[in-house]
Amino acid sequence: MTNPLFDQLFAKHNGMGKPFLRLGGGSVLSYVDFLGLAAQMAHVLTQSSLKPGDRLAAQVQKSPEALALYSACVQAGVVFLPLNTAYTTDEVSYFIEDGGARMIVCDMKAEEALSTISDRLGACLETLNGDGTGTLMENARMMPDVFSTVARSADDLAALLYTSGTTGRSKGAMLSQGNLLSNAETLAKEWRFTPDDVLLHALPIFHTHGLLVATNVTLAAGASMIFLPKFDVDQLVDFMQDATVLMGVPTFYTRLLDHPCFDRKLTSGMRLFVSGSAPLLAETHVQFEDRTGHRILERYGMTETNMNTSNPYDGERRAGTVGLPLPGVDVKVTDPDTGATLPGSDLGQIEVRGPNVFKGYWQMSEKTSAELRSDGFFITGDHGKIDADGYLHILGRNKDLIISGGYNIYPKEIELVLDAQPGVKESAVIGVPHRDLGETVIGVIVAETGQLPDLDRIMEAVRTSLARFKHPRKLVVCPELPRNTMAKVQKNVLREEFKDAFHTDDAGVGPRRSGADMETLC
Ligand code: MCA
Ligand code: AMP
Repeated sequence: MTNPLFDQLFAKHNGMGKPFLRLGGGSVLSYVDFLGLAAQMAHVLTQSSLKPGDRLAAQVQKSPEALALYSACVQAGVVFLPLNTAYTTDEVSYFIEDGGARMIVCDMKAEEALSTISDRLGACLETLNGDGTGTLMENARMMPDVFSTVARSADDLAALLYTSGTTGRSKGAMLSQGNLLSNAETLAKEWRFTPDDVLLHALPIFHTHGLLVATNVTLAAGASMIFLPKFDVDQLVDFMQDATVLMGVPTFYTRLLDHPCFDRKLTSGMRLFVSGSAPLLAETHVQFEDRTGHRILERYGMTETNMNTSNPYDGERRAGTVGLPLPGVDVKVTDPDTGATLPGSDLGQIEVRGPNVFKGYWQMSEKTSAELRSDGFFITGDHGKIDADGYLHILGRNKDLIISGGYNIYPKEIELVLDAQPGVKESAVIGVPHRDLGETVIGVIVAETGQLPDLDRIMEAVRTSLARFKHPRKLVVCPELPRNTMAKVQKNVLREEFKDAFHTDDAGVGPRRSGADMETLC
């Protein structure tokens, strides 16, 4: 075997005229055509002097071409570094520079902004727009549609996925071919995927969930996908009767439940609904079963580990739990101070080990050794317990993290921007319950003595530096932040104080407003 990930996920479907991607407007891309397109792109990469192990950073809209770029990287042995399309130039520049990208692929609209960094790094810059146009495809079209796959081993890197850090600096999780392949094969088997499955794909493809779970599992099984550009509840309802599986974040399921046409009849051809990336409320689980007769299968993973646990396909899918360890994955709950495994169902920190667990953080050996033990266990930062039947319950986190609509937001990153604004003495950013997104962001600001911070200007600064989904939906000015005897800010006190800020019925439209609510509490 020369390139395990390419051979097992992609090459084995070559010569198959069967559909891989079903696209809007009724068009279909077969496996063979997809692989031809990817091969053409792989030629562009090698002719641009990219070598095995070089990084390619892509901030591109979801499209069949964007997915073919991932396949091209695997085939050419290039490490794929996908980036959220919502990231600002500031954010993207950090990832590109830290990851030392040798090629940047972006939408034409971002070309000028990113040319500064590509010039500085000596990286190639290609464009790829959401409709498949751009320089990458212009060059690819002139290339042969067969490419001689570059040899790689299971230990070689396939992807570098950035995940934010509690100190504010994002870390690149190094994922090997073996990490991705083992997880895709395990999940395809556990979730009983067959070549007849049709996955309704409405997730973004720049994160683990949409790319390394949904797409890789489909590929591992030789199944096909209805490939939607983004989540749109009406489209999901329109296509549901043509599909067999849906994977989504909890917001997908709460929005489906709000749709008047979503019922038992519409879902009668579906065999599986998978939820992850954020906690699924037990209440949603129950309502979903009442409405459709299906029990959602919840699973648990991380950027660093892909998937660790899953509720069983055949056994009991237990609401409020993330299920049992996947085959080959060890899960334990330990004492955060001593690292000792806790007995019974005691609450502690969750650690995981297995072929899915990453190789470490890109050029951050200290962070790697702090979180990845020498015996292979990774300290997840999540807290929970394992019940008497072996089901894992996630009950908290020892990392300061907000999960909004399945996107992770690290408060520190926002606090750094708020603290730097004129008139701001300090700030604390918290997540509060939100009906649609699970959690949403509130920024609490303390003014410098005698000053009144200009909240509009502060939001302008936030807009320039941070992706829209990270923006506080409410800014509040307080006289001081609550602190404990060690002078540490008590975010739990703030969370309690603001817990109902978005809990009214009309709060569901909160994230669609373009600004933040401004409020002064003095
Ligand atoms: C969009 N907006 C958001 C979010 N998404 N704000 C907060 N949180 C969000 N998640 C903002 C937009 O900037 C816009 O702002 C307004 O909300 C509406 O934008 P729109 O594009 O219409 O968004 P949407 O359709 O409402 O999107 C919500 C969504 C989407 C469908 C929940 O965020 C989504 O697809 N989430 C999936 C994320 C994901 O794949 N996570 C997996 C990470 P305005 O209009 O005001 O400018 S991988 C992972 O977590 C691990 C490994 C795992 O276990 O899977
Ligand atoms: P990330 O790796 O940044 O995408 O986020 C991983 C984190 O998302 C985990 O450490 C958990 O805190 C959270 N997470 C993922 N899946 C679930 C789930 N099913 N239930 C609760 N939290 C989850």
